[in-house]
Parts: sequence; C-alpha cells; structure tokens
Amino acid sequence: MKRSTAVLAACAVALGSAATITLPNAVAAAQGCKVDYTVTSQWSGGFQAGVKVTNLGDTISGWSLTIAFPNTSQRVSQGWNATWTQSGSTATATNVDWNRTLGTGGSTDLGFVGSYSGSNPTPTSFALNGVVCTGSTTSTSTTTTTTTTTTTNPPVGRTPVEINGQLRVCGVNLCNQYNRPIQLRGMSTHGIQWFDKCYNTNSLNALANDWKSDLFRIAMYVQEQGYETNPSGFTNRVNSLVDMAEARGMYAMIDFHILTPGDPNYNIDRAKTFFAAVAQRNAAKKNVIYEIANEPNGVSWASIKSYAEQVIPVIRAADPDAVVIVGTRAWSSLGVSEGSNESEVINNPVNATNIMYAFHFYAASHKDNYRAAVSRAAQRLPLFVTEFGTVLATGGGTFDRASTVAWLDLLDSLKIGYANWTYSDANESSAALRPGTCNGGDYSSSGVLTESGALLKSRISTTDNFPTS
Ligand code: IDC
Repeated sequence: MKRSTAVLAACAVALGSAATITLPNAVAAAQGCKVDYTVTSQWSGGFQAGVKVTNLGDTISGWSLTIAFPNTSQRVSQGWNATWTQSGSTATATNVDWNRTLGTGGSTDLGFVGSYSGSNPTPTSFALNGVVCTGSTTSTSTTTTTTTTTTTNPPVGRTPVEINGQLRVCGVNLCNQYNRPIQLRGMSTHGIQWFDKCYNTNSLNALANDWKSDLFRIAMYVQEQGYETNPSGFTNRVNSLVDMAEARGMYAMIDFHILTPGDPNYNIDRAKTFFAAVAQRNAAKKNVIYEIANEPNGVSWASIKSYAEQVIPVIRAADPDAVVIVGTRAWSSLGVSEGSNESEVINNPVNATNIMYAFHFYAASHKDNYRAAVSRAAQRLPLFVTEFGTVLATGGGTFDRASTVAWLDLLDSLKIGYANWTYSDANESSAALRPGTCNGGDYSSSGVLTESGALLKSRISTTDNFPTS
C-alpha cells in the first residue's frame, strides 16, 4: 500500500497532472529521502557542514546524493563518509563501501569542508539517486547551542536484545539465543565520574534509535575519582545505566575500568564487592555483559589470569549464565604492546567457561602488526573489542580514518563486537560528540557529531545481521 502510493506520487510528479496512470506490472521501488543539512562551523571564506541523509524509500544498495547550491561560489574542498565531487554549482556525494546499503528509514552522516565567497547561502535542493528529497532541513548551529528536546520513545519493533536474548560464547564467537554467531556494535561512555550528564533520556534514545547501537559500555573508573571514592554511589549509577540500556533493547557492558595502577589485583577486593552487587542485582536481565578489567598493564598474564579466576566465580555465583570478558596484558593488547603476543593466553587460558578476551586498539597508534595479531588470535580465542579509538592512544591527536576503516572492516569480517571510545562531548578527538553537546538536549542532528562520531554513527547504524533461527 505504502509502496504503490509512493509510486503514484512519483508518477504524478513526472507526468504533471495526467489523468490516467497505468502502473507497470513490475512495480518500481519506492523512492524518497530527507536531508538534514547543518553548517556546523563557519569562518571567513570557509565552512564545515554535516549532511544527514535518510532513505524514506525501499532499501537502496548504491547511491549518490546531489546538493544544489544556488551559485558556484560554494566549493566542496574535502569531504568524508562519501566520495565527493563537484560540477558547477552541484556537489555529488557517492556512497563508500560501508554505507552503500540504506534500508528504509536508514540514514548516514556525511560531511564536508567547503569554501564560499560573499555570503554562504544554504543549498536549494537535495536529490538521492535523482529523486528530490522532500522534508529536508537546513540550519546553522555555529553560534548557538541547540536546545531541541527529543521526545522520541524507545524504538518500536525488535531491538537487539529482543532478537538475540541471552548471549553465550560458542567456540570463538559470541552467539545469540539461537546459537548463531553475532557481532555487537556500539559505544562506550567516557568515565562516568566526569561525563555523567552525557547519559540521559535523550542521549540514550539517540544511541538506540538513531545510532541503532546494539551495545552501551559503561566505563566505571575505579581510580581517578571513580568507584573507590564512593562505592555505593557508583554501583547505583551503573545499575541505573543498565536499566536505561535495557529499556531501549541495548546490551549493557559493565566495565570495571582499571587503568592506573595496571595490576588488577590492586583492586581485587573492590572488584569482588562491586561484581557481587551488580551481578546479584542484574542476574535476571538478559542484556548484561561483565568486563572485569579494562586495561591491565605492567603486569604478567599469570597475574591477570589469577585475578580473573577469583572474580569470575563471584559473578557466576549470582548470575551464572552471563558472558564475562577478561582484559589482556599490555592495555588489553593481547600482550603485543609489551612485546608479547596472543600465545601466552592460548597456552594458558583462564580456567572458566563462557568467557571472552578483550582487545583494545587506537587506530592512529596501532596498525598492521596489531591487526595481524587479531587476525591470528581470532582463530583460537573468543575476542571482543570492548574499547577502541579512531585516534592516538592518548585519546586525542590525529583522527585516522583509513586505519579505523581497515580495523572495522576486519572486525566485521571476523564478527568481532566492538565499543568505541567515547560517546561523550569530551574536548578530545576520540569523542563522538562536539564539546558542549551534553549541555543541550539534541543528540540526534548531524551538527552534534565530530568527524569520529560521524564515521562511527555511519558504521554502527547499518542494518544488523542477527540470525533468528
Ligand atoms: C582517557 C581519556 C582522557 C582521560 C584519561 C585519564 O580519553 O580524557 O584524561 O583517560 O585516565 C585507554 C583507556 C581510557 C583512556 C583512553 C585514551 O582505557 O581510559 O581514556 N585509552 O587515552 N586505553 C587506551 C587509550
């Protein structure tokens, strides 16, 4: 019904007010689109724009978006998340591999840096695969903080948790309730002791509905003004964030974010107390994954294994069927960052079932030799990339698109789940949201995304491939 109405509308446009319309036997695919165009910053002679494209028609595989500027003074000089060209006053963005397919209602975030002379008028129209996008919006968000309040309800239809149910480890994979391998893709919070205000109704709605995130990792630092300063307060906050993820059908990964000191045994009593509490409280839920040691460093694998073999039984006593993820040596690099490799784990695995091992990378720092280690290790060990950044290991510096894309392509091909550092507005290049975003209510428009956020949102929001039998 929806399809033929749209075809009729398209024909009516093409034929003007023609009285009789004969539908072809093979009904053409319905087409339609919407573009939200936001000038996110502007300076003398130059500007940056975010372009959110939403497909309102049937699924398309392969697309190009044209943007008609009113004159030739605007020039796209550099764009992302698409291949950009310009001819006269028309700029064209053509899909890249990973955002080729846009399902009905699916969207992708593009952006570009451009130049202009005189004033910087907004585009006159947008068209996706030649069909003009109706209902498009244009705005400038450079001087004011957007205060739109999003009142979107939790997603209707089947959420990641509804489809996949209780997870378990099967072989080297994470499997769903049908015992079929799945990949979960999502975002990590920043330290909740610092960025707590970023995790609220609107931001979680955006993560579930717009990002279509499967996963929400809750990074609870233990030191640095974290858990050790207020155990019950942090335990309660983690539990409430688990509930917020559950209400939106997302998996919640509870990250015991040890970092400095790097020996997890320093915090073993705190770990036992914390995990006993959260495992008992959340035992009946299907959406919880426990990550017991963010990034051990400067400590042997034997010490990490000993820690894991004491903490895992505490979790199992309360919540027997949940997946537990164990950090690995050298900032969860499987030992690589301290000159070792995955063989120390393969030869001496943690004595427990239903567990996975964490691998972390920062794309601008960790490249081919780390990818090679993951490719090898993935044949032998269940891996989960519980944290990664698109930038340097400092969390800042160069945003490395090429290395990030190489990593994500590898993880997709191996069905290795991931959470990106960070879903926050921290003033560092790893953050997905522009500084100041968490002071407002808008987490959905493309104007709130950093370059890193735009790339990750495009990747995470593509249709999941969750087997249901
Ligand atoms: C970084 C944050 C930064 C904060 C610092 C303090 O991005 O704002 O000041 O922690 O501890 C990790 C860690 C993660 C780091 C991140 C970037 O798990 O806590 O966050 N990183 O340095 N491992 C590798 C990189």
